[in-house]
Amino acid sequence: MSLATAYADAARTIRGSVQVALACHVNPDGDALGSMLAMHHVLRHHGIASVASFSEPFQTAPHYRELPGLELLVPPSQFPAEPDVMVTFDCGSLRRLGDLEASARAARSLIVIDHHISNDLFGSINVVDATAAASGVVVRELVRVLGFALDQDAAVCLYAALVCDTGRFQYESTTPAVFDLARELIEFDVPISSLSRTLFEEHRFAYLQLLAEVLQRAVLVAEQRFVWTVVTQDDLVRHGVTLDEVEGLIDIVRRTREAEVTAVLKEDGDGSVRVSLRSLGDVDVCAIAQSMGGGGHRFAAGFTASGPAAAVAEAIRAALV
Ligand SMILES: [Mn+2]
Repeated sequence: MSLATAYADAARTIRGSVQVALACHVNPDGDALGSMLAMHHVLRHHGIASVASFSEPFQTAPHYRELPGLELLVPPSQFPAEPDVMVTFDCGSLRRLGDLEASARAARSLIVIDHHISNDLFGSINVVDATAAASGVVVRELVRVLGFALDQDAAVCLYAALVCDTGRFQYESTTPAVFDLARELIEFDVPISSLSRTLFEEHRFAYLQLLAEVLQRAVLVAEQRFVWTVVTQDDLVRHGVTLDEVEGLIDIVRRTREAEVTAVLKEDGDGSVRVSLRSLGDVDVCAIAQSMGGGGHRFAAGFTASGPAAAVAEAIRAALV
């Protein structure tokens, strides 16, 4: 099926439905939340009932608090068990829906909106454009095919999706089309500056104090161009910081000039260790993550291991040889 056909089929299905159920991946990022909420706003403003949710833990990181419509989300327990039409956002596989996987399996029509090249096309209609910089780009096009107009709330959500997945217009994915869309969106009075501060820059003072300790204990293995550090449960408890808040910490550690590969290990409450990996491109960290039961992209990947953290770091280092 061509992409144009997929857009047309998705639009026809949505227009003809009584209620559309929207879902994004577990632990949603800015693109997942932004693309889903944008569609939620557009459908509501055009008289199509919709419900939007994501899996437990049903909680969004504090830096997404300026996205309009977070209060409209319903917990997964209130999501339809057998939706007539369900749409997924930024989700590469059924498994990534977490608690909402069963609803997706039971849906009469399942529309998949995504931009991951690894998407396994689990929908009955797959609107998957691997050339799109964000799922938000795909949503913008679908809204156009629907013949619906954007509104300010949707524009802010799509702008957030775009800046999050392009790293504020700095990643390779930043094409002329990205700037074209950004230009269209900011016509809706997007609060560019305050959004940028809350999404990327602002942290509670407690986080900065935790960061100081985590950076202090970072280990550079110079001969393997590998830098790693760990966020312990003790750190989180002493500083009153949640795991959600340390999500972006790796972006600071990966600034290390001497390192090709960066790992941040985070101790979860249940004794397991959540590992985030980044590379500059010479090393395929996805392959390392996959060998340890995880996945991701060549440059950014992750997995969950059973601790202790030092042993997990040593296993990563050994995999770099
Ligand atoms: Mn995305």
